[in-house]
Amino acid sequence: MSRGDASPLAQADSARLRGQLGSDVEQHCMISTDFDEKGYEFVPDVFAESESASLASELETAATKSGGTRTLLRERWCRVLACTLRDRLSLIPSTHVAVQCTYFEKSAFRNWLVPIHQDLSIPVAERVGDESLSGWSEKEGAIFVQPPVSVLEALVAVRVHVDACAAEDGPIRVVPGSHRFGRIGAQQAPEIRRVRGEVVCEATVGSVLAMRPLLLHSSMKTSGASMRRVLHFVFGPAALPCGLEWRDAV
Ligand SMILES: O=C(O)CCC(=O)C(=O)O
Repeated sequence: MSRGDASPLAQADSARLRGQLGSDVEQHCMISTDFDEKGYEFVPDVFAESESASLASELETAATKSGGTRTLLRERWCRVLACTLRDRLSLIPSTHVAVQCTYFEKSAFRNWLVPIHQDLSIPVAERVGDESLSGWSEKEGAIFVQPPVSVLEALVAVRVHVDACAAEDGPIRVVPGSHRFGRIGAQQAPEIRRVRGEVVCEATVGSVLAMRPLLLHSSMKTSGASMRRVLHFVFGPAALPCGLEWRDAV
């Protein structure tokens, strides 16, 4: 679905990306309506093979050059990609801005697991005094805070799969519908998973997993052969409450 109301930057950048990467990328993805109910949606073939190959080569240099995994939105190619995602995925509100992109690479050489959790922190420009804010922290030179739940509920995370991710490659596992419980305590999370079950999100090259950051999720170590490269974007409303401002907004 093409968007007439995307920002001029988004339109210009998407056009540039299409120009760079060929005409086979004109497809626009229709998103089913149960995203809000389940809290996640798998969208195949968002990127053509040639585009995924271009992304892989950007990552070879950019991931090292940026010196960190959370700073990619400061790279031009990554901002272009964020605009392209907003253009192609109708579940990202057209007025939302990209606020973060984290690079995850999981392989036999860089192996890790993540216990069940929700993503509760957002990157902001500076600290402000407001008692509805908590959990201030700093990572890779950026300030993070836990905003009110209403902010977290509005966010859309988009995981771009640069490689295929099979069950043995340490895919993310999500607990359907768990984003509807607001903030979940560490003790409640395993119980909610036991009751609701979990879905293993295998993925193909060029596919996208969209999810609400409040969705309970986890992942195991890999025992497979994939590099399992994922670009994890977060999109949010342009304006924040409590005097907060985004660190980056694309
Ligand atoms: O990519 C993964 O395996 C886990 C990522 C994750 O837990 C997160 O983004 O919060």
